[in-house]
Amino acid sequence: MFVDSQRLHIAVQKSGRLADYSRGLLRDAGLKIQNGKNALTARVDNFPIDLMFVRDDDIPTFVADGVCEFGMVGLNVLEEFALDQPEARFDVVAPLGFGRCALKIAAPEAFAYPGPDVLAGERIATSYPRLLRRFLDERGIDATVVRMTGAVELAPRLGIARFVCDLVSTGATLEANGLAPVETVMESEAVLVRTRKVLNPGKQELSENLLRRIEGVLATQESKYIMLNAPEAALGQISAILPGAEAPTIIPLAGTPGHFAVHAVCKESVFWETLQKLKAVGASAILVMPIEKMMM
Ligand code: PRT
Ligand code: ZN
Repeated sequence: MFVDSQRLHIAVQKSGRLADYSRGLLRDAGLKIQNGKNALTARVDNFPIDLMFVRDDDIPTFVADGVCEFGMVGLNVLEEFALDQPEARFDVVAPLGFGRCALKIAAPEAFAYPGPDVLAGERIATSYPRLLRRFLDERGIDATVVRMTGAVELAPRLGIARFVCDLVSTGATLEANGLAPVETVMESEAVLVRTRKVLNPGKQELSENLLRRIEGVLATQESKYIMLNAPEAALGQISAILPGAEAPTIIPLAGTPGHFAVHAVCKESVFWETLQKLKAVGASAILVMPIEKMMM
């Protein structure tokens, strides 16, 4: 693959569960991505950045080798790759909040599972042999890991293995195959990963700019802007209740001495319970608003 040394390259999944979220996040970060769903690459109009559309399994290699400076990939795929590498050649920069799932060992529903020791001497089918092997080794369990590239949940029915170890999100696939989860090997979500290869100064500056923007998008997803009115006596309690707020702005209300408007950015979820607590200590006219952009 020809790679232009002056441009930054981001590897994202071409199609699949992470593809739309990955592109969406980059768009939210202000990257104007040229269209063309079937292309292998897309140029970004407003930055010297190219996107590379690849299979998720190839993303760790591309980033480790420095072919792509950044990638967005499931932590499960990344760690499975890393366990086969003599040294880390990439860093996980940020969890991205999508593609959440867990790698779980599952047993036939009718099996009364007493604990992991029962796996000794058994066969377990998986597409994540290294992660499963690490889990078993950490517990001193000697089991046979049977590697499959897909349709792992069919293994017990086909007589290939008694147990499976596969990704689970809703659990519907396991259930449809008469299986039930018994152990969690790892929790996973999509992560932003960056090569350890040293970048030239231009690319380094661009990559820092890109990171700040992505962090800004991730921060705004949870954050809310809160405005409320309150008597002076309640200000201390209100500041303590506001979730993840730093130094709220407090402004006197014209015409009502002793009353103030409080404005704050809350960096954690704001629930109805939070609003009820604020009201209970004296707040009124409480407004919660989404934040469109944020740069700290
Ligand atoms: O073509 P390419 O190789 O790029 O894609 P792929 O088919 O290998 O991957 P894809 O798109 O299926 O998944 C990409 C990533 O999404 C995974 O590596 C995980 O990080 C994440 N992810 C999140 C999942 C799931 N949830 C998930 N449920 N990946 C797979 N599944 C499968 C699972 O293997 C099982 O077959 O969905 C089924 C279980 O789902 P539930 O909802 O029935 O529990
Ligand atoms: Zn894949």
